[in-house]
Amino acid sequence: MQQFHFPEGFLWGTATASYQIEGAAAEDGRGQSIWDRFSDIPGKTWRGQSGRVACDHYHRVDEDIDLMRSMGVDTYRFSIAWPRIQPDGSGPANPAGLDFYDRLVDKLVAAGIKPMPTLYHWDLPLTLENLGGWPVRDTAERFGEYAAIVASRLVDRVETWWTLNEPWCSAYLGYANGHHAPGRTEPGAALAAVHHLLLGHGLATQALRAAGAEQVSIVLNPSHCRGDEDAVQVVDGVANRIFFDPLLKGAYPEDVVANTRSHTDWGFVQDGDLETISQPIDLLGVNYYTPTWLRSKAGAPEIDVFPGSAGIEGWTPEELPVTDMGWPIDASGLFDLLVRIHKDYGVPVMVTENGAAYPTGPNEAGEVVDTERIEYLRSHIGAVHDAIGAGVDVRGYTAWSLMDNFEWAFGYDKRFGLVYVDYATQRRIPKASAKFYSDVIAANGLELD
Ligand code: IFM
Repeated sequence: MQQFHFPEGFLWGTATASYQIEGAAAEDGRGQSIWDRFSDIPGKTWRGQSGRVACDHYHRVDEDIDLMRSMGVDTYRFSIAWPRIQPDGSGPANPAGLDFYDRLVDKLVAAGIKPMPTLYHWDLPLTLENLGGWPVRDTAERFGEYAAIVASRLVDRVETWWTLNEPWCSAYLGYANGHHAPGRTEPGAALAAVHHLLLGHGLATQALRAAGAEQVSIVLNPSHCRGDEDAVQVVDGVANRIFFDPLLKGAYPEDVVANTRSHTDWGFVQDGDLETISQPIDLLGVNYYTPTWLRSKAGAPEIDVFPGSAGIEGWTPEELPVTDMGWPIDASGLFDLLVRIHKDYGVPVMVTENGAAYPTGPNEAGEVVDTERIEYLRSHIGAVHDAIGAGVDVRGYTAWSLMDNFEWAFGYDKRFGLVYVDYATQRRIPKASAKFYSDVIAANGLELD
């Protein structure tokens, strides 16, 4: 048995997102989001499910904070629903929406839990999508204004802010393959969305800094690519470097611009945008679940979610175990990814999401013994420790997710929580993994064979 200890001050947390847990979709003046509409389109989500009720967190904040307090977490990464703050995505704030997050932040602080809000975790106000969505520049401008509103209310109690969560998903799942809201399948629009999401991040960063925010960052979900070198170069470009490079080097990679010319002339990039996008950030949020395996294959069509990837196919090694999402489990991918980011970009990081879906429910004794999730967490937390040992500046780890919730197109069929949610009664049951995680937090480390 080896004892692994993490550096003093390392932050342990859990993460959630507004549309996945809050419910109360029509309460207190909340406007509609793209996910409300998308979920209503037959066939888009599992059994037509939506986040309208979700975990009813909107009415159960106290109980959910108690769960975190009993786990001993240092921090909680939650997201703010833009349509609660500005029901149509612009104009004056809805006071009831701001009040909800104001109370949440107060309660977290009182519980000794550091609040880390994400400004955008995919619930774009529907009105803005009707005006063109992320493929149009105005959405970025509106996002900057929204950031200023939220910051002015919460900045006195919030130290660390995340602008966007996984813009890869917003752009490519939302506008390239349409698996997520708003469900469009226009690769050129997806690339414009990438740019306007990044511009929105830059404008929000300016607004947050102007309000006095201490730490500003963005959360990415890089696809750690393995396989044929040429295939990896192309997909790493359109999936990862297209975000890393403008944010951290102030330019889009030339090979990505060249590879995607059949979809767009990149005319949406205006003078000054890259300066706005590349303002310094304090750390980078990294979400990791599984690597991506690729190989070159003559004549293969583009992978629907990666514009510019013709001649490449994805595959999955058969020997690896998979989670309930069908995602292969490979903790070494997290180590490799963190080391790569450190070497290529030299920015401090926080693992802002990591976890696994398993269907485990209560046994006869009413306990949820999710041994597989514990093993997943153990190996990935070990990989984070190894990365720190290899010189990577990792500031914290937030497990996905505090509780089972609305897993987007998969509805409530996939359970990522440390806490089980019985959706019929809204009863919460901490799983064995919650106990495991709280032991890790208490020891600031873990034991590995
Ligand atoms: O549930 C999602 C989350 O909203 C964003 N990152 C990945 C998670 C699991 O799919």
